Amino acid sequence: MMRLDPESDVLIVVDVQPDFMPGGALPVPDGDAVVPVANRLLAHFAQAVATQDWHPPGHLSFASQHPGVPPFGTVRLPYGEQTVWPDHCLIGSPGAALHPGLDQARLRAVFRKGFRRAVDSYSGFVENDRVTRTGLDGYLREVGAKRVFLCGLATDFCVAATALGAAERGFETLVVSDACRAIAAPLPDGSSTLEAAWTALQAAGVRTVQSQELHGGGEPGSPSA
Ligand code: VGL
Ligand code: ZN
Repeated sequence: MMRLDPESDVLIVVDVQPDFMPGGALPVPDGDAVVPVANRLLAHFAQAVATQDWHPPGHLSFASQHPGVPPFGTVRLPYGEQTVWPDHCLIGSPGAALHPGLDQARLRAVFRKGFRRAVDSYSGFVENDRVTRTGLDGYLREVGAKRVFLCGLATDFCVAATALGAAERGFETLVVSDACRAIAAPLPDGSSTLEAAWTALQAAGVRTVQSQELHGGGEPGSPSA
C-alpha cells in the first residue's frame, strides 16, 4: 500500500476523451476501460488535473494535411519528425470533450495542448516544438506537488511524454499502469511504440504502480483517511 499525501501528491488524468476510445476518431484499444479506474483514483487524490488534446481543423498532425502519407506514417515538420494521425480531438467537438463518464467535479484544472495548427503536443508540459509551454509545470510547483501520478491515454504517447516531462522537471513520477491503455503501433525494428515508451520511462526513473496499491485522500490540510 502506498499512502497518498494530500498536500504534495497530484494525479494527472491524460487525454481521457471519446476520440481515443472505441468508436472514436483515433481509438486506443480498450481505451474506455480507463474511465472507471480513473474515477476510483480521483476519489483517492485530493489534488487532480487533466490534460486535453485540442486541435484546430487542418492541424498538421493530421494525415489529411499530407497527401500521400497514411495515418500512422511520419512527416518532417520544422521541429522534427511527426507521426500523423486520423483527424481527431477537434476543438469544441464531442470527441474532444473530457469523457462524460469521468468524474470531472474532482478536477481542479484542465491543460489543453495541440491547439496551434503547426505544432502537435504529446506532453502535457511542453509541445512537440519543445518551446511552447502549457503552464502545467508552474501550476504543479504552485500547489506544492512533489509526486505526480499519471493515468489515461495513450500509454505510449501522451502518458509517456507527460511522465517523462514530469521526471525531467524533478517530480517523483509514477504511472498507474492499470489506469492506462496503449496504441502499441509497430516500429520498423519489430518492437512497438509501447515497448519503446517503457524503455524510455524506465531510463528516466519513472516507476509504475497499480491503482489498488494507492489509498489515502481527503482535502489538503485534513488528516488523510
Ligand atoms: C495522442 C496521438 C495524437 C495521445 C494524442 O493522447 O496519446 N496520441 N494525439
Ligand atoms: Zn492529438
